[in-house]
Amino acid sequence: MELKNKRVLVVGLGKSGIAAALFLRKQGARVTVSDSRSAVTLAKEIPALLDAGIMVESGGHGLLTFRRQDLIVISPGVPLDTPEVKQVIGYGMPVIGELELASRFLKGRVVAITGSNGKTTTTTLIGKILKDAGLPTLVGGNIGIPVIDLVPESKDGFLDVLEVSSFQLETIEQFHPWIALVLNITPDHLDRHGSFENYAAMKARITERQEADDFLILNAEDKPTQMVAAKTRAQIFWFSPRRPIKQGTFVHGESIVFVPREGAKGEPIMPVAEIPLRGAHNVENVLAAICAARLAGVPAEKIRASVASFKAVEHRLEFVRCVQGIDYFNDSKATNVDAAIKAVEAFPSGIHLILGGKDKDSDYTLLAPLLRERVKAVYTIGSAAEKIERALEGVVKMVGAGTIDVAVREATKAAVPGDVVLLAPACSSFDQFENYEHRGRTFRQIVNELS
Ligand code: UMA
Repeated sequence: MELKNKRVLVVGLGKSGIAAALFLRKQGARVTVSDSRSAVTLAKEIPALLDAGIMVESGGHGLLTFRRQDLIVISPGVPLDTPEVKQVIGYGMPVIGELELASRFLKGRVVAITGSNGKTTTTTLIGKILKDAGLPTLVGGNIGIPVIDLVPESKDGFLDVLEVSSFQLETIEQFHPWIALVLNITPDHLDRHGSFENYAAMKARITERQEADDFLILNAEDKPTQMVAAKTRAQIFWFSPRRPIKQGTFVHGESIVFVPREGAKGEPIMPVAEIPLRGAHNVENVLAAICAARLAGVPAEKIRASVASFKAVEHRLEFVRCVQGIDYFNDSKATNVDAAIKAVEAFPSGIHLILGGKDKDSDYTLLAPLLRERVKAVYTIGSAAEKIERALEGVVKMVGAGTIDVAVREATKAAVPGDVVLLAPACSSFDQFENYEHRGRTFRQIVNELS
């Protein structure tokens, strides 16, 4: 892709946008960035961009700025129906995302992981297994490292392990993973995608460019994920914690088994008991990661050692501390209802659950049966609090805590030894925090200060 002297507009000045703008500039493009935030808010970011010879438009998007371009690169958080973006798409102007831009320059083979939940854990685990096996591996994407930042390091023979979101998949064109994984598809980001069908269709795009010598790994227990099978030309591998699989990974008795092709003998990989992560959902993540690692050629014994020494990723059902017999867990990454359900399912009873944040048009009544069974009280925080309280009225004791520190304090007062205080908010964090990491760190700090 020739970028020299091309006029390129980057929309959004977050992690993706900054990385894309600097990359494009290095390629000799004439780069402008446009962000809806004010220059004052962007005071930290702007000087480095100006120094690099990049023009900056802040405090809103100007239609004229958008019209004067050869190419537009948008950040994942910028919806395609943003009026200026919509208009230029209407004029036939090329609009791609940072993932698409990066994938045109990556030299390694791509292993791409999507799904509503478990993406980061699975991406991190696959990265670890491949690196432990000595394969040259890079890890990035939605996990927090813009894919474009991997380009300078990505060489022939490398494996580029990428966590990809529905937002990023919305703007792909030629993105072509060698191994693609769809872990699960449950309602999330409905405020952005409009309907579950649209959201699921975005996830399915991960396989759009795959061919017969590529691999697609799918969850045999998740109906919407199964539908992706009909949309691929790749070889399909399944994973299941419940039933034998003809080609893929599954749990057989106490052991995880990999079947390389239909009719072949299953190859034992490791005992399920050696998985060092809590929760049934993590067994699925491990099955998916093992399948990808075997397809990438890592032998069983190396996979076993690597998985057994894996540590839970920060903010994903992360054990923080035990104070006077009460365990505190940080699952700030449970940013949707399904993720919160999976977090609650990881504990049999005695749960004090902190729920709330910014709503994403979610249906919180789905939590009701599990709350009745396992949760002692719910502590609501953030702008979704009222909606959650209405949805779960009469199901379980509700405490309107408002903020995370009040929630931790109230839960600590009510809990007895053996109980669990769990932050699994089922919402995004943007009403009270910069992002889910900030929310998780805040929770951890409050818990660490408990005496
Ligand atoms: N902005 C505009 N106009 C708009 C909307 C936003 O100018 O109409 C600006 C904002 O003012 C802000 C910038 O865009 O300055 C933010 O861009 P962004 O939201 O794309 O955020 P980045 O910092 O670039 O981070 C993105 C991903 N964010 C989202 O998808 C929302 C990060 O995923 C990702 O780690 C990063 O790129 C690197 O790839 C985060 C996320 O929440 C973790 N992802 C969602 C999820 O996991 O559920 C999809």
